Amino acid sequence: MVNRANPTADVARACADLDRAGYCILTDVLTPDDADALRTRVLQQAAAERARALDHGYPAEADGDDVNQWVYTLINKGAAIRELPVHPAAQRLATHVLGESHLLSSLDAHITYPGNMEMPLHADQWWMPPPVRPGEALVRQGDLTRSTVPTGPPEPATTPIIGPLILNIMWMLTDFTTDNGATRLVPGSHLSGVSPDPSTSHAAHQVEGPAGSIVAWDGRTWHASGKNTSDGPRVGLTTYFCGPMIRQLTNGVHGLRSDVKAELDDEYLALLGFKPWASYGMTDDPTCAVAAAGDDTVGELR
Ligand SMILES: O=C(O)CCC(=O)C(=O)O
Repeated sequence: MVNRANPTADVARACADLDRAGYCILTDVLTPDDADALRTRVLQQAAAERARALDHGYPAEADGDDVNQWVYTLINKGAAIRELPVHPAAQRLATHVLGESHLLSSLDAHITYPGNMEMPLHADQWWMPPPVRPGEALVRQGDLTRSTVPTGPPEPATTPIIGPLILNIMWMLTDFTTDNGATRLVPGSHLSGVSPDPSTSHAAHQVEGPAGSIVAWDGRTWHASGKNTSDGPRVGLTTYFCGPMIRQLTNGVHGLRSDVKAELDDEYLALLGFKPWASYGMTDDPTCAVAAAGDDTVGELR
């Protein structure tokens, strides 16, 4: 059994915990005032979306949970929120796990409310076909579904496994406690090469921390939100990163509002997927800083 990660304010120690335990807890990243302002913005947005029936629950992972709320595509929903993906701590962790080139895969809020359901444990990069030896039956990429992924125990694999393709960074905008549904993670499960069997229970570390902290996990680490038995919401905001050749969770190019795009520089647009990587993602020029939209490219000529 791998030891759990301990809270630290030292980014280098957090990176070491990501390698060893598959997750880290980084404290004192946001000031209390900044965490307050972000929480107020997220809760205001969440309430307004729910009041207009524009809200979303947890897809796939906790069918039937109509209590919790995920607020999607926060890139369009507040200037202060847009600072989080490029915060030096987030970029340091993302570069450590994914390398210099990486994309913002999504920017969402995960709000657990009292009376919710506990989410089942899962790994974020469940969709990665497992490596096989030559001649062994392989799983074709397009045939993978959540219910057909290989499952097993959280112990280190004895055969080669795939590296991390995702880094999920959850910003605690309220205190995270065992009572309010703090994220549960299984230490060391990132090295198992499998997903958890939903019919088996596993010991997990429910990560507590004060507002303004980060809990971040490798895409292979088993995790889930907890049950909220408190009397208030748990507000988490995720900056979810992926490798440059991976499909993003939120379509960063199509989903960006044009008024927000006008405020962002080329570097930020690259993080959202506008810049081709090794030609992938190009439209008319594989070497450009920002790929041209279809309407701005050459069409049928005669
Ligand atoms: O909200 C949480 O604590 C966990 C979220 C989660 O499981 C996910 O983002 O995949």
